[in-house]
Amino acid sequence: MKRNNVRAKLKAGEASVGSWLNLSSSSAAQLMSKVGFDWLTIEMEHSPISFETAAQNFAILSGNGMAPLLRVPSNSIENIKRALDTGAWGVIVPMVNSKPEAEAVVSAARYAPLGDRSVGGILHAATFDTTTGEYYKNANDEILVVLMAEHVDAIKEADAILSTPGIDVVFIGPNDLHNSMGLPPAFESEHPEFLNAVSHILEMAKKHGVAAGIHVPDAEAAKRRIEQGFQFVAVASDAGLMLGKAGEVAKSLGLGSGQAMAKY
Ligand code: 3PY
Ligand code: MG
Repeated sequence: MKRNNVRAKLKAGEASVGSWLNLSSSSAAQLMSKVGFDWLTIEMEHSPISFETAAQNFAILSGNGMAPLLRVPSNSIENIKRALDTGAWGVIVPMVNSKPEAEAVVSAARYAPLGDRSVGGILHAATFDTTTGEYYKNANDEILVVLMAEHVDAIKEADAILSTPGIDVVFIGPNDLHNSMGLPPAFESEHPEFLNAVSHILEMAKKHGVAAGIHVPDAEAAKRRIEQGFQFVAVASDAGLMLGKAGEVAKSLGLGSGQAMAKY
């Protein structure tokens, strides 16, 4: 059975850097898997991507030695089960704002005795290049469980949320977090409430032995966040990187404002 290199890196205290796949495109998945990132997250929360497209992309990514992760549309048993049973090596769950919500994620993502994940499917074993028997034995040690902290309620409840056994990463969604503070969505700001929230998540992650993660727009920001102690860092997305470069080229030819349409 293949090992989940991302979970292994995080458990070893190392930083792991990936990006997001927002385009419903197997060609984009194929090409992005050659770039050298540690992992790629297929976006189902804010995109038209279906489970069928996601499953095809899990096979492409894992076949290219890349850990396939999925951001589910919402925290539900159905979403987490279908993501993992169709071959994702980990789930990123948005808007986890309380301990019961965190417990629900772990229950759906981990087999007994850690959780209550239902047994079934074959594509999960296929992306790990193994048999279903081996997969069931080892999945709890290989599947990456990422909870998002992207609301003021999650910051308030962080101590309780992160005390839940079975969580690997707490991942800050800075845009939603700013939004929940009544501020314009942004990757970064100097607003004290945002800065305090980021420090609090880093502190709580350390206290509970969970890796901290955050979404950033570019390589410079990724380096700064790693320096600050973040281990699971997402840099932009396929769409964001494509449009950023395209906008720059067009602008240099006097053809546009250079403003990328995608934030990430
Ligand atoms: C946010 O910034 O809200 C995100 O969800 C980033 O992934
Ligand atoms: Mg968000």
